[in-house]
Amino acid sequence: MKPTVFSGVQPSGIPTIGNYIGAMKGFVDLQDDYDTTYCIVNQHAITVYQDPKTLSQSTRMIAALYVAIGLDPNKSIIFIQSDVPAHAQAAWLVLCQTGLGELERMTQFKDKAQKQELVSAGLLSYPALMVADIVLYDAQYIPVGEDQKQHLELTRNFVDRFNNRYGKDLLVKPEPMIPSSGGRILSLQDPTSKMSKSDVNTRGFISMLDEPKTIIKKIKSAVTDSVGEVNYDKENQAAISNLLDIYSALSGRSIDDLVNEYHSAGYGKFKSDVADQVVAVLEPIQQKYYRLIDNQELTDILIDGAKAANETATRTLSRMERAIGLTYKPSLYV
Ligand code: AQP
Repeated sequence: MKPTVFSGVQPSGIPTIGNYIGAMKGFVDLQDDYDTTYCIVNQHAITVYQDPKTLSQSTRMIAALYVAIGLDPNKSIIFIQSDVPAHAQAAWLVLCQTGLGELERMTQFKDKAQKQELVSAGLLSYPALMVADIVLYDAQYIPVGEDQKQHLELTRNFVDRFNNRYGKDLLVKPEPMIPSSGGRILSLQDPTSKMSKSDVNTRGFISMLDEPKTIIKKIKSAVTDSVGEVNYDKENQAAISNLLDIYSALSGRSIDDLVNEYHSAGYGKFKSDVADQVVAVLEPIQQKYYRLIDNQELTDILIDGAKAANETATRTLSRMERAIGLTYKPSLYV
């Protein structure tokens, strides 16, 4: 049996090259040697307000992007979270075994709460839903960006607690898979914060569907520094190091190799080549995306994915419910 992998992306906007480099690119690399399940986590997205029509469109867009980057429905299960009710059901079981303090300590909660007028209980509880997503598929490995490390730690603690309380080896304890470089791509306008698809400053991110001329413009206007030399120095040259991370992840060339070539080339030439590399990777993905987005083939993939995911998830949910005692003997009622 192949080792199991699970991951997802929130339809809280169009994925950025941060989402792609940190997580999605890795999804594709794993599908031959692992038993892979990839979800569009739309129930996570509603922890902050989403315009209903946009949310529904973004959900389908992410599904199309999954296939466009190379996920093969014959190798990977691709589905939408709200099509599998076991996720929300299992999240309740997780919440009842998770400390309020644990959730309040989550950095992402604190960051996102600051930006909201209404801080929903869902925003606080979101990691419990993520725990549920993972344990339902007995996932051993979770390809994610660095920002999800803390949520993965919460998942591992939950599994220990659940297995200690209810029975050894009931749930599988997952390991994060974080890329060695590119696990945290930074905003092009503010290299102290990560690139995010919901950033109000659209110049801070490159969306996977940005047109080539927009990509070139955004990279040309990315903030840099006054050093004037291309070095990989995250502390003193965070913006340039970020562009190096992007270039390296998308070209497969090492950081050292790139620094050697561009050290004294000037920021203009360096940025122009980074932009060409981003365009070269995104253009073929975009072509495939536009062929798929309105196609019945995509709907069929999601229907088949939901069926397969429901089978596995419902089985694990029953295992959890039985362990907890959420079962009854019909004889007690007669
Ligand atoms: N900047 C990033 N660099 C590397 N990886 C990243 N990821 C997110 N941002 C970066 C990884 O992408 C996957 C999907 O993320 P998500 O959609 O589940 O939510 P997120 O982490 O909250 O991503 P965003 O883009 O910042 O969304 P919003 O703006 O809605 O909050 C995850 O594996 C994540 O680590």
